Amino acid sequence: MFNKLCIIGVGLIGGSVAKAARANGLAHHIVGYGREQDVVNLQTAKQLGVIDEFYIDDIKHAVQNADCVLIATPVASIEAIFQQLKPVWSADTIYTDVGSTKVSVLAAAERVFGDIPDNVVAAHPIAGAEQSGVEAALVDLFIHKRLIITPASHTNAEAVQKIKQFWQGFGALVSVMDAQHHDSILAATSHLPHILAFALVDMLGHKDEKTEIFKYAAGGFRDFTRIASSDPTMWKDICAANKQEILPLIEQLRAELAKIHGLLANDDYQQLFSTFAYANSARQRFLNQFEVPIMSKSITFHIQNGGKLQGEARVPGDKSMSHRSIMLGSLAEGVTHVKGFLEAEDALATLQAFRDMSVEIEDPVNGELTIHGVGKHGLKAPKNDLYLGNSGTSMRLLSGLLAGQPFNSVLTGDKSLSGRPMKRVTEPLALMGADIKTTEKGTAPLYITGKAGQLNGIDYVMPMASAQVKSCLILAGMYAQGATSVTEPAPTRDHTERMLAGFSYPVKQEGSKVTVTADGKLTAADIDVPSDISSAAFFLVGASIAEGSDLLLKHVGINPTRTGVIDILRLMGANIEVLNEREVGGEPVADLRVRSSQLKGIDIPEHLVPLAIDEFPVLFVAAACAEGQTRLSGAEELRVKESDRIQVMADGLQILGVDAVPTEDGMIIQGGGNIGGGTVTSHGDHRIAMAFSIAGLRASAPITVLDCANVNTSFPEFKDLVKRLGLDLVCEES
Ligand code: SPQ
Repeated sequence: MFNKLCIIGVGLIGGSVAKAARANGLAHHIVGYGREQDVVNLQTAKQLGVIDEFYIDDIKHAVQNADCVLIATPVASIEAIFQQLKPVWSADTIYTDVGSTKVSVLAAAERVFGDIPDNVVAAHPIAGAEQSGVEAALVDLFIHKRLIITPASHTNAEAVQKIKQFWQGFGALVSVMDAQHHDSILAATSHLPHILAFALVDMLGHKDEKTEIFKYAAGGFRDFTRIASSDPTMWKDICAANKQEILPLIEQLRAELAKIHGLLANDDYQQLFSTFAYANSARQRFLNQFEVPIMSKSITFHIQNGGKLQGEARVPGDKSMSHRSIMLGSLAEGVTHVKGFLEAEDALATLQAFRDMSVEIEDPVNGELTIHGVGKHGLKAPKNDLYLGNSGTSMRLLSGLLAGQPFNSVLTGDKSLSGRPMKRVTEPLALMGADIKTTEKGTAPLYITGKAGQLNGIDYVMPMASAQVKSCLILAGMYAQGATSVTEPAPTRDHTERMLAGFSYPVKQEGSKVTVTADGKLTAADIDVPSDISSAAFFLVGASIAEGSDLLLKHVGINPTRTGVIDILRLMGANIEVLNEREVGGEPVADLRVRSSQLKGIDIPEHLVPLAIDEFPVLFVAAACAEGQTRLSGAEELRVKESDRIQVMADGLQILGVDAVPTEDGMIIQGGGNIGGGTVTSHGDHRIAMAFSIAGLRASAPITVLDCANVNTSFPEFKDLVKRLGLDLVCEES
């Protein structure tokens, strides 16, 4: 694959890369490079056949005509290596590295070159050993090990692809993410454990000099301290390079130790046991993932620019209603059949949580499932933590429901969900008497102590327009003494209220105030979930902006608390017809016909914001294609979704050459210009990934969207459907 591979620093990692590349036919000629002090190591590498030749202090000849230069030196030296490479830099060469911290490597490139060159592909194999030197190099060191690539926003997509294939060629499991995300993960799972091992051995080593305690240390001590045998210079450098991420973790660890100290000092063995038991199950979760043969996949969308959308489609079921169908169907008495259920990761996380609480749920197959309701008081304590993946709706609604149960529970989620604000639900729940612990930042995991019979109703005026907060409090109110009322500052989706009514549970609606009490029961009722207007939105925008488009979207939910996207697009001049309006299971439904038209920029009325809250990523794409300026304000909630949807969209649009300026609570987009091609990242946010894919319809060059696996949380069929309707999208899994 590479004719000439030059490895700078042929130690354990560099040597292992060389051996694996040779064994797998991925490099014809392998050259080593080092300084005077590396001569013995390089001679050994050549004698062992790890490299074909080497150069000492002659970087010009070492890298000449190399199609790939791999820097395998400690992170602290990478800036100096870039300095040496600068005079002999070639646009035809890919430069990559294996450094353990990535923000520092990219910053070093920026300092040396003024900007990160687009042929620098930063990477990090998560593999290693305590030994060093080329003699310790292993041909199979990277098999089934993670390799993380952290491209900058403008890194050449072809170069990223080549480095990906190179590592995959010898068995590594490649993921792509941004450098800061990489550094925060590694700080927690690698750097902090090393610091801990070094610190413990440092402390005990001094004791041992006086009292010989090591003589009696056994396997546990050996296992725990294994990583303190790692190279101290290398680890000093790694800690220095990633100190921004490491220091807050040390503070957290300090607090954890103080907690344990307090529990012991106060003879609180129950809590001590809980802490140890939680850690034990968390470690089991860590071990379990190794039993899964294929680790979670990294998905990239490659979109060929141009095309138009034509034909007829039914997008999958509404996500919000699918969650609620499982929740309320489980609490009902009797059997509930659901049609149109969204079989995507978020709604399936809710389904699994109820199975974990002993509700029998059959299937789903083709969107149909059967729930054997256990009644309002029939849920059973889950044996393990309830893992809710990426789903904010699952976590926030469940926190209200579980606050009043006769058992304790723990709610966890993925990285994105674990960063989202939960105080918006835990604070009003606390006013009701709930006991929910969060992290100091007010984020998950949520530790819920069930307070059956002890919650009290409240009259709560929500500070933000949020259907999740409203629904959470309604669910808690169903277990509270007295009435629970929630007043919203602006209308938000009302699926919980409608569905409760469908299950014959009394709900009182007076203007913007909704009230429930514990008096009532849910009676099973069949549910027909319509198509999700949030998923249809990608096609409403796509067909509007791509000339010659004509699309019919069937059976779409048009609940007035969700149709802001239609109103906004119509204000922009879109040609959308609402046909065949009808009511299905208490929810209004219609077919939507959309044809292309020239859009114009507008000031988006603030009252429409909560009614289109999830559609703004793709509405920003519409604004980029519209004539004139579009201005959004009053949408600060977008900053706390699966990603910061204001910043992430503005960054991506700017990469594509669009004049998009983020503001605190919205964005200003000058439309009408060209949407260019390029590589953007979705930051793991499904709606961002799909929005940038749709932008391809009007782009002047291909668009690559990184980190698209989470499209599976709401719309797994997106890539196939959009292809069938006319967008040339290739999905690459690795
Ligand atoms: O479930 P999650 O992750 O919060 O999903 C999102 C989405 O884009 O799919 C938000 F990021 O939708 C929310 C929506 O934004 C779903 C929802 C609901 O079902 O009640 C309500 C909205 O959130 P909020 O915070 O405004 O209440």
